[in-house]
Amino acid sequence: MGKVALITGITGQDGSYLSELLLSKGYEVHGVIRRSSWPNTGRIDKTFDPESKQYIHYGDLSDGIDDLLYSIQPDEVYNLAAMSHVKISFDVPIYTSEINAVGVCRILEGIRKLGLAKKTKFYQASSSEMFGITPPPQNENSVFNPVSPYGCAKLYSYHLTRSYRSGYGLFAANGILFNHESERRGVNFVTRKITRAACRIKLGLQDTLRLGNLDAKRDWGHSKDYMRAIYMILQHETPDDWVVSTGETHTVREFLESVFEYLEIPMEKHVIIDESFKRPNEVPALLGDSTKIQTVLGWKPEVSFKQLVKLMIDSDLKEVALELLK
Ligand code: NDP
Ligand code: GDR
Repeated sequence: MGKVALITGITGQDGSYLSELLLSKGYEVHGVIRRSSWPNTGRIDKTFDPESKQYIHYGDLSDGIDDLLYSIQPDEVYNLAAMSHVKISFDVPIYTSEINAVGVCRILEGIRKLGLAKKTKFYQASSSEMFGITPPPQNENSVFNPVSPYGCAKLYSYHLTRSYRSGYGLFAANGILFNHESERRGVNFVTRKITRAACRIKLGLQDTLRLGNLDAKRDWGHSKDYMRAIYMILQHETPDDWVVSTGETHTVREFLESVFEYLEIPMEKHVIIDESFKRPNEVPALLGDSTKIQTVLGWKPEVSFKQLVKLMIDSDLKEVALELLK
């Protein structure tokens, strides 16, 4: 019989790619979606068909998912749900802690109390944001120095995951993922904000693009590659903590220049620096050293920075062209 997985955050960028990956491997996939006033299943709609083994259930990390854990008895839980926007975490720090920190405690406690500790493997979506102002390169042994409510809440969950592993013998693993993007990236993260706006400018639907700090450096990979990594993390014989990154870093300015260059539009005419997009604290430079996962699990990123930029632009050009037809 195939394995059963439960994904929180299945409607997000990563959750949708992970669901596709697990379905392709014969898994029965259960996803937690939260109630919203407008459909939020756009990224997973195409994986619903009469043959598909993808099932969705209402739930929220503020409420806990014990009933689902009990009825599904999953072999693997991937906890991808989060208030995932770093800048917005400064606006809603208590909610961010409630979901990204206490929410994770609810799931781990659920697994423990329901007696699933021997059966259910747990994956926690930890983040390079936990390194904060620690200078690059960052790996599993680097000091954590988070400077945002998001990063602080993720660090709590990272440690809690380790503590359930050592204390209760749970197969509980952390992936410390550096920034990863895709054609499905949320539109208010900087890469997608840039590719989408540049395509709209190219096709005459928009004139200006307002951005904050262009000097920050990020290690950007593709979400599909990173979902392959987290699957491998849960298949390894022992639970552990793993940095997942490309080992290449670029400034936001470089990403911006690559996009405008590809589309052959002058950047100076359209880009405005807007202080309101800057953060109270910035993480200046991220560059991951993923030697461990590359040597122990044999994982490697396949999509380069240049390919990522191209994939995102080509997809946005199509999407914006459809907007023009409306
Ligand atoms: P997204 O923002 O695209 O997806 C977040 C998901 O969490 C969505 O499905 C969202 O639902 C869901 N969610 C939010 N709040 C709740 C809640 N209270 N209860 C239940 N579900 C909720 O993020 P990504 O896919 O990019 O990231 C996935 C995970 O990985 C997150 O935990 C993120 O913090 C972490 N991460 C991401 C990195 C990246 O670069 N992408 C890097 C490192 C870590 P809805 O669709 O309804 O909003
Ligand atoms: P980040 O991603 O904060 O690294 O978190 P984001 O794309 O939001 O910002 C990257 C860098 O770009 C700068 N920036 C802007 N950012 C946004 N969103 N909007 C702007 O207009 C803008 N202008 C400049 C930011 O200051 C920052 O330096 C992402 C999320 O996916 C987290 O969930 C994840 O944990 C980390 O990556 C790793």
